[in-house]
Amino acid sequence: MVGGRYWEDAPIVALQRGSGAFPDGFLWGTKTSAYQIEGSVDADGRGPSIWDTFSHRTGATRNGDTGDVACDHYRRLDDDLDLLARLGAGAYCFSIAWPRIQPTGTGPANESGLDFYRRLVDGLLRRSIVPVVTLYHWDLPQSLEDAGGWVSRDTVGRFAEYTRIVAEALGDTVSTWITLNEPWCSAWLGYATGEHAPGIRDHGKAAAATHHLLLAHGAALQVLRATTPSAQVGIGLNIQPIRPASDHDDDRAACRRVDGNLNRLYLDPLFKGRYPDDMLEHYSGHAPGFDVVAAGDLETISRPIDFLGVNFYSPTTVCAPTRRAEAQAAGFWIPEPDRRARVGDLNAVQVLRPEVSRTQMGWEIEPGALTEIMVRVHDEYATLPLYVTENGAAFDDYVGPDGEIRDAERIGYLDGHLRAVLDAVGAGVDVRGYFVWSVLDNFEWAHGYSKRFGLTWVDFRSGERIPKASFAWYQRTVRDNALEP
Ligand code: GCO
Repeated sequence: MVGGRYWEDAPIVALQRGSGAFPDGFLWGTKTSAYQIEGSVDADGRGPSIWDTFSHRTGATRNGDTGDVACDHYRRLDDDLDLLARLGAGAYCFSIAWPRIQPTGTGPANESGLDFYRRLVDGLLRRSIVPVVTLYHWDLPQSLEDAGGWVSRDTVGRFAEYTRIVAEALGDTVSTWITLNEPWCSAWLGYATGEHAPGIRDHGKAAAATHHLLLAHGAALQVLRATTPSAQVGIGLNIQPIRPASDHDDDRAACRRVDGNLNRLYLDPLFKGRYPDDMLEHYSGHAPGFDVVAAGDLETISRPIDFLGVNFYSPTTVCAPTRRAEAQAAGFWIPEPDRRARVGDLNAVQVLRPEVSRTQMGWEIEPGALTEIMVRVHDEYATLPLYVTENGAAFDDYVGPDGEIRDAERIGYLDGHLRAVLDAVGAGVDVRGYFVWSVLDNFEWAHGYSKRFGLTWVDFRSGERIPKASFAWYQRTVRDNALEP
């Protein structure tokens, strides 16, 4: 085919989709984050992060689990690199632990911390795997939290400084960067519901944290543009369709509030250079809230990025609190207590559809919702390239007597969502790649080690890795650049 991409041609798209084939050059990957896998929290000068402090607090995590050891990836780096090579996916996204680079979040670089990531990047490149670096996946140096954390504007400057150190060290070997992973989680789970580190419950602080995180993204983008001009830079957002339980005005209003908090509060400033009016109003009574926004900030936040990372797991349906009975009468289940903490102060209640299967996290499985959210970004915000930077599922995996882990549900989940990606491509969305969360079972934040998302089983006691059936399935998928019929 001459000119353009072959999948732009409608009849061929239909054929290609039918065959489950992906566009040429589609980037296949897996993703992890530092605190969830590395362990060795005191090694080589690493300072404490908010997750060290939080996970050691009584009752903060399931079973009192912490990331002290996690997958012991810091010490098993070479074996894990070999595992990635065996998987055959062309890319690997990992995050850098800020407290390894600047143990107190400020000051000169800790060279032995940087060395670990230099070894990681070199090891990937030697195995022909493209490194994709997340600068921030939630492990803020504790000293910065003590000085106000993301509620303080000073943290923005610190993040820019940290970005410069990392970019100068890795800029000639890394060409794809994600500034922040899921700033919604950092802000709202960290500062509003307290379910994540630093465990604060204050909506005004969460709103201020939202702004400072986005500003830190903008500041880091500027640093990367200056330090490593040819780099591709994006941000990873956990966006998803939010739906009302009925057409009733109150349910629709609840839906709009949740959509505002989860989706528009991030997409609007990034792509339209402004916060949504309804959200500014919603948080106007909460200090400091969005009063922290200063002149010029939104220009910094909305500077063009090269791609958007979409982290997707599930859609959410909500009703108004006054309409619980009607929702139940219509056949919805209402999880008690409300499972998605996000609906907390938004005057909305999450409801579940009993006929829809759920993962072990209780998240509804609906692959079409991934297509829907990507098409929405394309139609309402920007036509820039998208990567699915996280998608995957926790299920009740176990090692059978023969040593095999037959995680057919995970294969079904991934297959369904990859077909949803093809549907988005068919609808004209420029989807460039897909990253499975995750290559290893790991520390699932407040859920500790109770939720396994990996293509590889990790025996957390011995550190042994056992590839699951989904590992072999993903191997074949990336090798063929196509799904099995
Ligand atoms: C997130 C994070 C990951 C999680 C994964 C499964 O989305 O919460 O980016 O760190 O482990 O999403 O919940």
